Amino acid sequence: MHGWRNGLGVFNGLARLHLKSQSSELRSMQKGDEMPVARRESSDSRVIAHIDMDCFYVQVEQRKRPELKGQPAAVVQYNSWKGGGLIAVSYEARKYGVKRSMRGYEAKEVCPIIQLVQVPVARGKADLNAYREAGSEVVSILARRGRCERASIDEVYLDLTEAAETMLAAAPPDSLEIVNEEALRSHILGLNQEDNSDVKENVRKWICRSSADRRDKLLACGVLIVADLRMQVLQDTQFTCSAGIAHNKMLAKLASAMNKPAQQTAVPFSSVKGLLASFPIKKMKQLGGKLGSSLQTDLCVNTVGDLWQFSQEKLQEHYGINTGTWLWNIARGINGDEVEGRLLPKSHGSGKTFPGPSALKNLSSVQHWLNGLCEELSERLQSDLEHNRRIARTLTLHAHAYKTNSSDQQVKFPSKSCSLRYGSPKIQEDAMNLFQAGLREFYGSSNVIQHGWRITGLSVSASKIVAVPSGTCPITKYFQGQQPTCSSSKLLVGDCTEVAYSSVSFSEDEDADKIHTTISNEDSSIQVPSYYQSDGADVSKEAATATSTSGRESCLESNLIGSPSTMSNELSCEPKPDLHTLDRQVRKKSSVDKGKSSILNFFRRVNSNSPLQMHNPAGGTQDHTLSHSDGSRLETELWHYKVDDIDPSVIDELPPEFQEEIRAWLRPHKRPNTVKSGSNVSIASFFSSTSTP
Ligand code: TTP
Repeated sequence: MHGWRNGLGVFNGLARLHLKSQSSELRSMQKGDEMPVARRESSDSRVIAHIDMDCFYVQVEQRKRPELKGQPAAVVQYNSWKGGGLIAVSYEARKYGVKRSMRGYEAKEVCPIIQLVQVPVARGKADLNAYREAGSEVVSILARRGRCERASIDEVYLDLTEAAETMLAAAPPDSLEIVNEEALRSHILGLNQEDNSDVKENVRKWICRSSADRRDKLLACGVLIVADLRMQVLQDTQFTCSAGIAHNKMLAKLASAMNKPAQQTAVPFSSVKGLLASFPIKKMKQLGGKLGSSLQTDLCVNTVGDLWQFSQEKLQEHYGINTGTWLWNIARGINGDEVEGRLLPKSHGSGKTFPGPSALKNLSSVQHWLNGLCEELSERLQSDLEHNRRIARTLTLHAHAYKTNSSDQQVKFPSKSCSLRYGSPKIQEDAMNLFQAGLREFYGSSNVIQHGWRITGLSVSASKIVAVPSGTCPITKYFQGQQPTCSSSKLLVGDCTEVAYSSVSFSEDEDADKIHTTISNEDSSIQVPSYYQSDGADVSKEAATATSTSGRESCLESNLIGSPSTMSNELSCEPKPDLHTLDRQVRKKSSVDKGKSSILNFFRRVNSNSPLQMHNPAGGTQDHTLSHSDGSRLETELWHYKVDDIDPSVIDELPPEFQEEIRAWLRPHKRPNTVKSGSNVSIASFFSSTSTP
């Protein structure tokens, strides 16, 4: 199917923008923008799944307090103003019209019986560790069947190609006598599931078609595998999830949001055009910013279908060869992004907002909060080092404050970074220095005092995380070095793969503290608020969510590339990865029930009062703990943010005023009303009866 059809053949993920012609559209976006580029499809019959947990934080709280199961419930921020901002809403509450954008009081108005659970709090801010750990449990189960990329705190991509090929060779779907109940509940795009026909029987026939081409047969295997995995997740963790199964990441992600909660949707190649035709162009990943706007205004393209009419040459003429090719591919559902074998986060961070009157107005209050944020960051770094033998090399401070300059333009607080020194006191000291450097630049050194200032958001993040090579000094020595002595300057030298743990200097080395001025690029088409301006790293698109505080995810990053079977602990002297321990724990809990079970059956047994209902979310939160992206170059003068550099998990954890802006361009929104009428049945009916959905 997809294949590489442009004949140019030389592009890959690292390709930079090559200009065929300098169209005005291109010129206007070029300055500092990172434009999407086409990547070669490795195969036209990959099987990729995107797994997305349902109302995740609510499910985590429901597991803690089973009396909340099946009830309208929401998780609210610790800030109790007007009942706190909702950050996760159960599907039962969504039936009443409760939305994530509401505050607790509003939610109570539309749903008086709603149960509001406060997010755990530590150091005066939200503590997301419980959610990270819960996410890790899920990942450890999913990673059993294929290469696994943790895309956010509750999302995972899986490359199931190998597993599907193995299944097709050993037990092809057309030879199955019994098809997994949960698989029969799948939505197969393009299959008639809207009339009164026996939907499950249609799905069964589709899965078992002996006349299907190899691509569809592999997809059918993917459907079976994902159904099985989702059952395992439910049995072992009590969490439901939804999934999309397709031939690439982009389509899988679109599909997973189509039928929620606790359902899965497959996209046969023949249905791709239909799926994309009416999809709003601005909601496509990487098209939420200037590029999407240019398509709308310059080419009158509002849906992906509209893009179809343009030839590849025409698009290249407007946007350059790479981006033009990328656009042409996207319109046809072609996307070569690989699932990256990564279970660990690419960065760690901690942040907090100070809305309205709580804005910080003096250095001592900034120092107070920075100390807390740095302490948390330091703990997570230590945990990452201890459990995963990884070190971070760059510390970045982001603050949020606006002023208007003489030309009436809003000026944002510049993000600043320096090399990271381990140990809470050092991080605190460096972060404060970074803040002051940012403040001086923000106001101009002479005017800081006379202007006064208001900081409404602060965060610190640690990025450029690298694995400590094997055969270097013991971890304990590193911890000794965490007293404010461990200079990170040595770590900054050279390519990350060359950083030897033994080269870490444990003496005070003030060179490490040089502050690199890093000003956000205001012209970026991507429009990332400076709050997020981090390193100009060359990183993959979906960085894993921060999890390692718990120490539960502990395989070395370098060991995570490839399928779980390759995740052996190559470093024999290392602590045994906790992931495996966790996996064992999870397996122990697991009951048999494979094959014929469905999630419906599970709920009948375990949780008969769980009448979930399908709906779609809205967004908004306050408190945040960041997970940023890692990269290769350190001392960049200007930071250009690429869409692919953003760790999606960061968004969930950042101030609400930024979230919508970023989501708009970072990831496709979930589609409202995409549930087909044939599937327009709540999960309640799955749980309460055996009737065909
Ligand atoms: P989502 O996957 O966006 O939403 P969800 O899992 O709550 O619900 P759905 O079933 O519609 O997917 O987010 C995952 C978790 O991240 C969510 O449970 C809470 C947290 N989060 C925030 O804290 N703030 C936010 O703005 C968003 C969108 C999510």
